[in-house]
Amino acid sequence: MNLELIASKFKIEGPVERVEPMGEGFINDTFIIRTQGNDVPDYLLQRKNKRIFTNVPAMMENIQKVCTHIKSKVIAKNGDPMREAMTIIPATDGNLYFVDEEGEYWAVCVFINDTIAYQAAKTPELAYQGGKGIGLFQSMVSDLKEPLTDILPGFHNIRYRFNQWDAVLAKDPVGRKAKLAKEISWIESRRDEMLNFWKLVESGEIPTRVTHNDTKINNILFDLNGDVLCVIDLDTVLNSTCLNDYGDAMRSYTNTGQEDDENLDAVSCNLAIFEGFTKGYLSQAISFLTEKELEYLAFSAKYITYEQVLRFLMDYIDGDNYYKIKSPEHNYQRTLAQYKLLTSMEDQYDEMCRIVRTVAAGLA
Ligand code: GN1
Ligand code: MG
Repeated sequence: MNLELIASKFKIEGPVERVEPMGEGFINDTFIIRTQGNDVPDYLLQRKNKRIFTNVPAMMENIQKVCTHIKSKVIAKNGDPMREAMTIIPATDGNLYFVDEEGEYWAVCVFINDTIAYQAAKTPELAYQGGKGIGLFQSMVSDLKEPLTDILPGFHNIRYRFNQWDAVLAKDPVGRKAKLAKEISWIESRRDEMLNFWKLVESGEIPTRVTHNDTKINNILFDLNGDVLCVIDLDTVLNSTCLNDYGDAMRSYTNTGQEDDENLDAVSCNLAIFEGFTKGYLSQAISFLTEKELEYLAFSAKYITYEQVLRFLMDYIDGDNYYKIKSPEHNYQRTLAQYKLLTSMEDQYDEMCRIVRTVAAGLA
């Protein structure tokens, strides 16, 4: 695979100096295209995982609609549309992607300079900024009229995940099920609780909106002053509930350990970070969230963390086909660490609910 050749298939400015690997995504492969000269940007080049994203053209259309909409909002408030929004660079044939000889899909966007992406939220102030960023993102896309294609059906839909789960367990393709009775019971014992929440989304009592769906802290760019610039990694922009964005953020921000921490004692949910994020998020989102959404905000942290336990364990039982792994037991390790986080949230759930109520009351 010749990365320079692939880069040349896109409408980038300036001669390419080199293309080098970047980041450690679980799904796509990411590279940076370094261009010569200071007056042209560098670019991010991604090979999209076509096993997971089975309709890359529709995904790129979704991303483009969201970026265009956000840019118009940024321009309207005199912001900088090249820094406060992502810029997709089309291929020379006008498509938003390029397909190479091996049938792999590639896409390019502008690399925003002088930014910081964090792997963990160390302070409530940083969490506040992240919360504000997600709230702002949701509020900017709340009036996006153009429909998005559902490129990942059932992504944060636990009923859909249970269907996958039941099928994988029935198949047990690599014979791992027998030694996992305890871990499987973690999932089963909470099945009804999680489905009862999802029924509110299915009935429309909790509304569906344009959402990001992968709000881990490293998917937000901060400027060098620590202020939030924009939300990145828009592969999963979909129509879903806002609660999934809040919950997924809480899963990553509040974790005092790593997502796959081997030391389970290091993993817990930090309520000061929870409060910081909630304050930032609600400073933007209080204007559009319904009573029902507010009522379930704290629950969504448990919901998404539970879903992540299920997804990691399911991938392990399935023989590690979805997430990239660094060791044979990696998905198992991730399962244990995320489960520890879930139980920490469960232990502190009353306090989480109280924080949400207090923050919301303070903004009313
Ligand atoms: C994946 O691509 P990345 O690493 O940002 C996954 C998320 C998971 C996350 C777990 C499309 O996100 O849903 O929460 O890993 N994305 C997809 O860290 O499945
Ligand atoms: Mg990401």
